[in-house]
Amino acid sequence: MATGAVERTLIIVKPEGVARGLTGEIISRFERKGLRLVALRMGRVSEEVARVHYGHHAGKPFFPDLIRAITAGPVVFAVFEGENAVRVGRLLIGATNPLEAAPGTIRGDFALDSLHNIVHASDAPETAAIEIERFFGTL
Ligand code: 3AN
Repeated sequence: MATGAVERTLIIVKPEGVARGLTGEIISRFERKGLRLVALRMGRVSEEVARVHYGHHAGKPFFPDLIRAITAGPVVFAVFEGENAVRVGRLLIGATNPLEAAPGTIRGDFALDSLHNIVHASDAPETAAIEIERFFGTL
């Protein structure tokens, strides 16, 4: 029985996640949870796109480091679909600050600091739609 709206969420395995060989582990966690992989590609986040994607942090002291970190190397973009996919995705990744992310979450298990927290997941269905369009165009 359906218990929530079917949603889509955008996941990015950040450069440090790809470099550390964690792509498969991260994608696998979303699949094992029951979400359906509907799009996947490797690519890069340009500085121009990074400034838009992280626009809500513009002006903050860590903004230049944040832009540097997300543009530092190849990333993997994925779209997952399922009931409450956005909320489920946020649960799987854990808190922004890995020091507050529970063990068992991706950030809780694999990250030590906020700037290198391994993975991005959309924070609302509306944001997800914008982010999916940004990195995949029309799906
Ligand atoms: P989330 O990725 O959990 O949705 P946002 O959207 O607030 O968190 O932040 C986007 C990214 O900015 C985070 N993934 C993290 O890499 C970085 N970030 C957020 N807050 C901080 C902070 N206080 N210090 C360093 N980096 C931060």
